[in-house]
Amino acid sequence: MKITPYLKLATFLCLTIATTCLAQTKVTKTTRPNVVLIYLDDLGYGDLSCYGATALQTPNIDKLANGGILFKNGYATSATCTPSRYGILTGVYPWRNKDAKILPGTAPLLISTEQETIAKVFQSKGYETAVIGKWHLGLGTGNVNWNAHISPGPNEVGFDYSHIMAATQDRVPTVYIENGNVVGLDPKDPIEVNYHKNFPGEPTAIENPELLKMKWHHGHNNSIVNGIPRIGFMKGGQSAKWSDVDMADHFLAKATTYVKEHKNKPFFLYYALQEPHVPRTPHPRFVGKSGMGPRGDVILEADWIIGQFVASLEAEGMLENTLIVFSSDNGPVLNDGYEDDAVEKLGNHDPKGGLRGGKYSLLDAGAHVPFITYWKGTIKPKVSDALVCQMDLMASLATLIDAKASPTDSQDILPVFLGKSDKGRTSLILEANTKTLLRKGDWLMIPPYEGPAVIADVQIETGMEKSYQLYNVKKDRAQKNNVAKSNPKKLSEMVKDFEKMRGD
Ligand code: NG6
Ligand code: CA
Repeated sequence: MKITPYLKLATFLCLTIATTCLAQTKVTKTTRPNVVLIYLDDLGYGDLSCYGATALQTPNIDKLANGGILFKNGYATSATCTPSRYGILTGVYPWRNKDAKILPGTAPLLISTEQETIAKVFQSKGYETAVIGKWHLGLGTGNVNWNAHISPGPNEVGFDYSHIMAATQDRVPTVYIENGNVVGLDPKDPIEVNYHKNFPGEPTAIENPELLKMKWHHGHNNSIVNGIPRIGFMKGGQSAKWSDVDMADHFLAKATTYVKEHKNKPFFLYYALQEPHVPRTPHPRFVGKSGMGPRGDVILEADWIIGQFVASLEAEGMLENTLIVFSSDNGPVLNDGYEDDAVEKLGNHDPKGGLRGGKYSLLDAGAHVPFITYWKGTIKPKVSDALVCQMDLMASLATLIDAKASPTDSQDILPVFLGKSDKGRTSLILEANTKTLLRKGDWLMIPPYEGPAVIADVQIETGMEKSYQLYNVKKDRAQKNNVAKSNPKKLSEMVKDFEKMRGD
């Protein structure tokens, strides 16, 4: 065929149009992906089969890990819930906020409505934002009236939609709150909550043990809801009370509906599951499935739930346009206040995955958690040794969607989260019960602290010692050898960096 100038022009135009279209698809794909943050509660580094568990099989989470990036050095900011959630949502070290401690259900909102949040960053680029699940960052300004609109809350710090439990599954009020309103509340049966004293005539775990279906071990002996003793006293709200065994399904239904309704709008969804925090209340279809008692059963439940959630993204054709981040708010605990066989039926499962300590601890299992990023077709599967913190998601995801985040402690390490680099953070301050330590490179330094070596009730080492501790966690994952004395040079370097970073 003879190539005429017309044909040349036509070919040129076709090619140009095709390239532009391709480029546009790429831009749309890389700048407007949905982002889902799946956040578990008290799941340990060793609780998943992709992180080496053999006694528990978690195929659905494994699928994310095997098809995405499994981080071996992924951290929450803290060894407990509220501070970690503060860190992940604000990009600010929780130890900078003196109120960032485990909060009662009546605590005021911990995040200032003026503060930057990850949700606001997404909003700034036209994303719809939602939180479904556990909140535990306080609500209102103190003295919440649970029978009126509750504000400020998640909706005032960047979430367009919220469907939450106020605090934890073991704390009152045991009701769901949607966009600031208690769901299913009968105005004739108003809710009252008090963390100091009971309401006259209301049963408590101490006075009415005959009403209990689950026994408390420490704490958790105030009001009884669904036969489960809780922290705090609550009166009224009968029609609004949640069903514990249906909680996982309940949040899943909300999350999948949200996905379906946002098929054509980019969204950021913070999906905060309650498992495996206490009280562990698997739906009957998971009871006995792990052979490890309720703690194992609810981990299997969470895995199934996540499988269903991911399947719903796939069914809507959204999996390739959704970045999924999976992690946990703090390390594991067995007996966290109820007699639920977590210790007795553990067998040889190690929720810490060979690390030392656990929830509440300065030792590595406190904040060193499972951390996975998954984006079908965009992230190439791998295992990464990079040091990453949940707090870094804010700055990194801002870059992903071409937004500006105001400077915080959050570091932009997007290439690491997308698997294009292994250069994570160089250092990170970690926190447990308002006490802090430094991880830098392969080293962990814990300054001297006064306090018990072990929290007796939960049988977890605190990591508090009267003198400095220094560990090389690459060579010594289990923190068996404190080399502070034998390596004074490294110790002094770490102490200097720590003091500088803390601003002490
Ligand atoms: C503790 C509770 C524990 C758990 C924890 C919060 C007692 C004795 N213990 O005070 O059961 O609720 O708070 O866990 O009450 S977290 O994962 O939300 O930080
Ligand atoms: Ca937690």
